[in-house]
Amino acid sequence: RRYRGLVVFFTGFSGSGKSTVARGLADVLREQGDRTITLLDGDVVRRELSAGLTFSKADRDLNVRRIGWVAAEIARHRGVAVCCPIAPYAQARATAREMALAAGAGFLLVHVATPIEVCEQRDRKGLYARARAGLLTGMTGVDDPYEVPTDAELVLDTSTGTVDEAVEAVMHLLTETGWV
Ligand code: GGZ
Repeated sequence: RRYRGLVVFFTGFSGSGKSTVARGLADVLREQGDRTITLLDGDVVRRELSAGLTFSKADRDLNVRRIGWVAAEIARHRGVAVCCPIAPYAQARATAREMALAAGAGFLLVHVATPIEVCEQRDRKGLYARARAGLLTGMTGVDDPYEVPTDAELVLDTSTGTVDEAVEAVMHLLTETGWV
């Protein structure tokens, strides 16, 4: 069987758990062993691919477009790309979807819809505290927009279950839709 390429695109707030779920998904897919899995992790992308970009709308859109393009190229060559930027703008997410489809690949949008209150409570990097204190402006969910997807293939919430359960839900979607 010759697989088509696939992009699994996670979107959600900082601290929503999207990187953790994406990493878990990549691990499970790798264990299956028959496809190459590329994780485009947010931190690494910001350091290696989008170094120098800010968190303005224009730079976020550019960042998401770059991720979408790389993911589509991976998928064009029948790989699986797993990406997990915040991607707060619907138009940029739609562009990522279009690029994947134009490459003959599949595209699944997974909204990690963990409530902002929970993300803020976790505050792993102290960014929410800094934003609330007025030391950081343009923090998504605090004083910067997040356009809730209306086209997600799956909606998850990591505050009501474990990471493993969230990974399970994505795997269920992939099985159900015939991707694995
Ligand atoms: C949102 C910010 C901001 C602002 C720095 N707003 O929890 P993190 O730290 O590791 O994930 C967040 C990451 C977001 O980068 P992305 O490339 O995913 O964003 S986008 O898709 O919008 O381009 C957070 C950190 O960077 N961070 N400042 N103002 N998140």
